[in-house]
Amino acid sequence: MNSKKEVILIYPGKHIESKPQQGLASIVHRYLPKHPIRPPLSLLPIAAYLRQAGFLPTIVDCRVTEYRHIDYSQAIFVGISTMTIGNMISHGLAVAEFVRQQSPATPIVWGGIHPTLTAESTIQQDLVDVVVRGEGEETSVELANAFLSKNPLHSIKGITFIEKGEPLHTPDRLFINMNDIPPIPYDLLNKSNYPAAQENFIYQSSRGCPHNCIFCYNKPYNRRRYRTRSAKNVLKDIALIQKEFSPRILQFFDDEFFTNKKRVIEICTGMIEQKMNMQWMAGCRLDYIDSYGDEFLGLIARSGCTSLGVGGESGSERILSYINKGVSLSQMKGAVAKLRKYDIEALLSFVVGLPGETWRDIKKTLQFIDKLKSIHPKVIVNSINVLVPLPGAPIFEEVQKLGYHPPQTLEEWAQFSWADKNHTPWHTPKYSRKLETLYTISRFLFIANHPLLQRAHPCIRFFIKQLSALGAFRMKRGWLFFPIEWDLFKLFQKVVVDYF
Ligand code: B12
Ligand code: SF4
Repeated sequence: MNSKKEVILIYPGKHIESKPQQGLASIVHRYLPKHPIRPPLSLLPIAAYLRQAGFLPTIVDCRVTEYRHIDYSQAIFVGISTMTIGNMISHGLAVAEFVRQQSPATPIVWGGIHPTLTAESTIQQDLVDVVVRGEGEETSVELANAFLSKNPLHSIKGITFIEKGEPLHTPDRLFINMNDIPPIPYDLLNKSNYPAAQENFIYQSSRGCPHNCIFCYNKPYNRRRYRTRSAKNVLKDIALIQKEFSPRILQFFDDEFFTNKKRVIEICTGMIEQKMNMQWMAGCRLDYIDSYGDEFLGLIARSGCTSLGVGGESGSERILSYINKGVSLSQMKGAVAKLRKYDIEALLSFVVGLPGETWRDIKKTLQFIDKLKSIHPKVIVNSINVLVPLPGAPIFEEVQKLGYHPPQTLEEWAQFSWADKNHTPWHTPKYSRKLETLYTISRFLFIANHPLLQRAHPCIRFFIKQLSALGAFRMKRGWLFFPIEWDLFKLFQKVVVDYF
């Protein structure tokens, strides 16, 4: 056997230091606070498995490390993680190209949500040697062993590669038992690169969700199977995070943290008994919250829960039923009232632009947001998103019959823009433009109140305050025509190079 041991795992993304060097953008950048870069969550458990199997994993987080300074020639393979949007694919391709030039013999393996859900097309790209579908922990170890001993890949479950010019998909792999994940090797990260981790730290305690909303990736990706780490292990993980990073807030980045209520009770009780003294936030469905009694809500509040991210989605019953949310307007109002009682913030997101939706539905949503805010002053709208159909979501197939033409190749997905393009061709351009304005205003209002911006230069804060007041007024009235100030803002935002 070969003595190579290293596996290099790449988290693509624009380097924080790649700020504009000249012009207006460079001046504005000087007065904006630094990006809150979060640790590369998708790669840490893979690194834990590799290390446990005797390999030497290295994590290259391109947002904080210069990938061109790394020697890839000694790696057993280079793994690249990517979601569908947010520039990860284009940056991933740039890294892969660099690796291929520097070390043509090093295999390049792609994993993550996007390669999993588009394995057939992703594998066609020359810079992709293997696609890992689904969870990457066990597969990465088996791949490292196979590459090292030059064994064929056919017996490795959950991968796609090219054989005789055609994609070959090996059978799906069973989900791992999350309790088998070894302690997360945070020592692989240079902590000074993640100063925001002391404020807010992200952590995943479960995977999957049993529900089936039509815009969500969960059904094909997690096959509606909910898997958890036990409360005992979660408490151990939190203790490790406290030791390593001492965050003020712990953010559970699960698909659905609350699906197993008994586990949540055990976690919260443990946090209180062990005097963890830390705020925490998570995602929860509004129908779940509405069904909870005082004892449970009191417990989560006492254990430090200060904010819950919830999908409000729409203020129109018709749309709620179309998207298969399984939550009613009265449940949402009931939930928000309960959160008020326990002083827990409700961080809501909505979605607009669905097929069959009319402006009447949007108005209902805007009025409903006002109603929720009148029930609970800590109702915060995270965003009113315009639907962007992504691979895997049940709606993805349906909207293609309505004129939606998604990218077909990895290179095309690399060019796919989240906000700049109209992704709702079933609506008129005028309607879609109003949706875009609605999204921009909602995001702006959210960011304007973000604590991070309180640290920006006073001139920037003044500008934000004026635009916020105008945006709030427009949104309240539903006046989304002639959004000249928002067009100017978007232009400005482009200059500042997608800071937000
Ligand atoms: C954490 C998270 C973020 C964080 C990422 C922080 C970080 N540094 O990790 C932040 C807040 C930045 C974020 C932003 C966005 N996110 Co996000 N996010 C998530 C979330 C909640 C968890 C993802 C995660 O890390 N899970 C834990 C890991 C362990 O699981 P995993 O990613 O599935 O990885 C496993 C496998 O995929 C595989 N794998 C992954 N990478 C690799 C690499 C190799 C080499 C191998 C072998 C295997 C492999 O193995 C891993 C372990 O089993 C998911 C929802 C969810 N619960 O999964 C949404 C989710 C991934 N995000 C999503 C979206 C849309 C976004 C944004 C575009 C939102 C926006 N409008 O801006 C941005 C884009 C970010 C960007 N990079 O540009 C969508 C992605 C949809 C899609 N088809 O890609 C999701 C699924 C939410 C949803 N329900 O729609 N997000
Ligand atoms: S949107 Fe939320 S509730 Fe719906 S399927 Fe996805 S994770 Fe589950």
